[in-house]
Formats: sequence, C-alpha cells, structure tokens
Amino acid sequence: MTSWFALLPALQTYDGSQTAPLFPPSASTVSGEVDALYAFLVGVSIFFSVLIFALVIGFTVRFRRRPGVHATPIEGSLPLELLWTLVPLAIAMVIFVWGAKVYFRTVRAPSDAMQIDVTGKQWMWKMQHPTGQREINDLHVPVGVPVKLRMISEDVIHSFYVPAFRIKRDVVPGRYSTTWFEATQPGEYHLFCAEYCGTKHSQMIGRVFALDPVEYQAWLAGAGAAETPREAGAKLFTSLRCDTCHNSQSGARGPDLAGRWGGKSVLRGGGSATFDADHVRESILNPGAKLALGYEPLMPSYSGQVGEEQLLALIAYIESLAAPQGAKEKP
Ligand code: HEC
Ligand SMILES: [Cu+2]
Repeated sequence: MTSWFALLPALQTYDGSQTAPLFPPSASTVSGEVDALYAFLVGVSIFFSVLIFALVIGFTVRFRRRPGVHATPIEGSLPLELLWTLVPLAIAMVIFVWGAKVYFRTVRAPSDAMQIDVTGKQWMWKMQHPTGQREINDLHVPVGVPVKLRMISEDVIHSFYVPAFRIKRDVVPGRYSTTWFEATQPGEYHLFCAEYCGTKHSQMIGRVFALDPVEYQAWLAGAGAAETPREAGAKLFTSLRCDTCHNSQSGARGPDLAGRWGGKSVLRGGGSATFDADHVRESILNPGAKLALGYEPLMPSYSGQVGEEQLLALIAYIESLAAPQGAKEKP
C-alpha cells in the first residue's frame, strides 16, 4: 500500500523511502537551535492545553449542581490576578528573548562567510559562486564553511527555503536580502520557493548539495568558471564608462568609490547612507535619490541598461576596491 505521504514530496525521507519523518534532517549549525525553540513552544502549548482541559473537566465534576451544595464565586483576588498576569508575562519574555537570539543568529552572517549571489525569477533560482561558477536550481556548498547568500528577485516576491538548514528568507525585487548557513552534514537537501509566485511556483524547486571541502574544490574545478563576479564587474565599470567619473584623480566628477564599502556616504541636504549593496544599486539605477554631498547630480541613470546579475557584478567589484595607500590624507 502506498502511503498518502507519497503525495507530499516534502515529507518523504531524503533517501527516497516512503516513511515520513516528523522533521527534515538537521544539517546546519543553527538547525538544532531552531528545533530547540520550536520544541519549547510546542511543549508550552501542550502543557497549557492539558492543564486547561484538566481544570475544565475537574471543575465541572467538582462543582456540579447537587442538592444543598452551592459554589461560592470569588469576588476578586489579588494573588490570583498577579499569578495569571506574571506567569504568562514571564513565559512570553522567555520566548521573546530566546526567539530574538535565534533570529539574530540566523540573520547575521559571520564576517568570514563565503558569499554566493542568488537571483530568483519565475520560476528558477540562479546562483553564482564567488569564483564565478554558475548554477541553476542546484547549489553546491562546502560543509563546515559559513555561506552567505545575497539575494534579489528579477520579478515578483520569492522565498529561499532550505528546510534542512532551517533557513527561509524572502527574496524581493528592488532590494537585497541576505541569509546564511553553515552545513554540518554532507548530503543533498531540498530547496523550495516558499512564497506563492505564480503558476509554476510549485516547480520552483532545487537541490542543495553539501560537499566535503575537498569534493567542493573538485566540483568547482569541474564546473568551469568564465569569470568571477568581480572581474565581470570590473569590465562593466569600464564599458559603462563609470571610470570616467569615478576615479582617484583630483577633479574627478564623481566620488572615488575605492575603500568606501561599509562606510558612510554623506548626503546633500543632511543625513547619510550606509555604503552597502542597496546604496550602490540605488545609485546606479536612480542616482538622484540620494545625492552625495559636494557633487553635482551628473550621474546618468542606468535603469534598463543593466540587469540584476550585472548589478551584482558591479557591486562585487566596488566592494573589492580597497582604499589606495595614503588615500585618507586626500583633501
Ligand atoms: C557622468 C559622470 C558619472 C558616471 C558616468 C557615473 N557616475 Fe556614479 N556618480 C557620479 C556623481 C557626480 C555622483 C555623486 C552624486 C550622486 O550621488 O548622484 C555619483 C555617485 C555614485 C555612487 C554613490 C557614491 C556615494 O558616495 O554615495 C555610486 C555607488 C556610483 N556613482 C556608481 C557608479 C557606477 C557603478 C557607474 C557606472 C555604471 C557610475 N557611477 C557612472 C557621476 C557619475
Ligand atoms: Cu518563487
């Protein structure tokens, strides 16, 4: 007899047998923490469900109507009020602090993480490794290395979901979102789109292959890379003539972009913007939105001329530009 679970691919075991495990495999450094929090929430819910049902049934029996016996209603009790206010408050605070801890851990990638670019579109996932290799719907990663994903959508909202790593992050048009993981177990894991994105949403699925680092190197060598995002970005920077305005010469029409990554961009009219991927992207597509202080609004918009993957390449290049020696002394 085929199990009805066979209809639900997500519930099949990963070796293809038909038994349905309660949880997907636990294969990242955060998956244990997420599961512990989840178990706690389920435990609290079960405890109170049982307690409340037991009390309802117990009181119904104990205070049932009997001749000559009357229950006396309680007309207000400070200790009782305090009990059922403070106990739920304490439990809610535990859930809040614990949840926030786990959340921040899954959101903040370690600084030494290897970065992979992910572009979602109807209905596929496109990935590019820092060494240039491209993949569609498959993602090969090394075990034991933190991997950060910089993700954007070319059309509608998608969501990058790898149950075995307990990560799920929306991938939206117009703005970068990031997530990270560190695989702990070699294996093949499901990748799903977890945001309904049109007719073939259910087919927007892929596989993540967590490989032993040595095997990952072998895979990289075999996958063949044309050029790294950084190299592609450097070429674009010249071919799109960004370098005519952005260079380190004095009197350059645009600000020097070298060594700026992660710092602040002081804006005309007050305020500042963090010099990150979103700022660079906006500067390229809509330069007037945030004008750098001390410069004229000369930069043309490249909207419609560069696609998401080219933007990611330009960003990778600008991110890699270290400040030249002595640049800090420049007036
Ligand atoms: C005609 C000259 C010109 C060209 C060409 C040009 N820019 Fe600019 N760019 C500017 C000027 C002037 C500013 C400062 C005013 C502003 O923020 O728009 C600027 C600002 C920027 C900023 C924000 C800098 C900051 O300090 O916040 C980035 C990033 C940037 N440009 C990237 C690019 C890239 C990438 C290209 C090529 C695709 C490019 N620019 C092409 C003139 C130019
Ligand atoms: Cu999708």
